[in-house]
Amino acid sequence: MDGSLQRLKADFEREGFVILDSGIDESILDATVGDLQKHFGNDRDIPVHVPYSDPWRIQDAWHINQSVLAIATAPSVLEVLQSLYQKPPQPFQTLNFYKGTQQPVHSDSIHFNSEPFGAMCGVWMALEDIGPDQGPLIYYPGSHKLAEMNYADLDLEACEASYPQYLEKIQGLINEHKFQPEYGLLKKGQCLIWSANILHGGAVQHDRELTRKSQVTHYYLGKPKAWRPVQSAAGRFYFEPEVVRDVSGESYKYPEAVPTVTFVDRVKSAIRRRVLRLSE
Ligand SMILES: O=C(O)CCC(=O)C(=O)O
Repeated sequence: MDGSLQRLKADFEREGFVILDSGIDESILDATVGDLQKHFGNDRDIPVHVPYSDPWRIQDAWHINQSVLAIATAPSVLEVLQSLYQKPPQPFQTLNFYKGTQQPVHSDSIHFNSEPFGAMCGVWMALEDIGPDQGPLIYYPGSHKLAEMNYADLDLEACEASYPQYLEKIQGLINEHKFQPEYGLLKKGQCLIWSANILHGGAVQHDRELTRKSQVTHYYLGKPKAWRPVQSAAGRFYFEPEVVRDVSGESYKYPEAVPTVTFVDRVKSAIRRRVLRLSE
């Protein structure tokens, strides 16, 4: 195996995340922001044909937007995921954000679990430069090594009403294990890949006037059995994820002018970031 890839995989396995330059054409990032702009805000044009939206979040905008689809299926990102997991990635949910989510710290496996455990990941794509006041992603390196924790493992009933207690218990684990937070201060076009079990959320947005434009895509790797812990009080609730695909009738043409950021370049950039972080 190539040495750079070996290091990237080692980083991912040790820390539970990696940060990379996605190599996605800036025109795609800008089109995503521009196209979705009208669907954000309190007087927004509420998007139809998406499963959920609120003023600052649109779920599965790939149904209505080719640039969201292009980010979720960017060959450069799929290639890295394939290399990290040695399994084909299947994007199954997108979330577009205009402001920070301030979402409490959780593991994605409490929302979308898999058999085998861990065959899921998230990719957080910066659609603009992200600073500390914009409510960046917060994550806890190393926390992905905690055991699989479903509601029953935490002595909780598997239902929505237990979620606040789940969050409290997660906070207790962070304190107990002394996990230290890091923040996704990414440059536009960089992405952070997180593994299913890493604890993460949205940091406080100190300045609510600012934007925090980003896209998260969730992927299953290979074809695991997907299940939802929150609906599993009477046994595991399995579901068929809806794989992100072109529903426009015309297949999406990724721009030919995509700058050729090679996989090795992206790995080098990830390693550089890690070295910088260690020397801080
Ligand atoms: O972007 C954020 O603030 C948090 C996103 C997140 O936690 C998720 O998509 O699972």
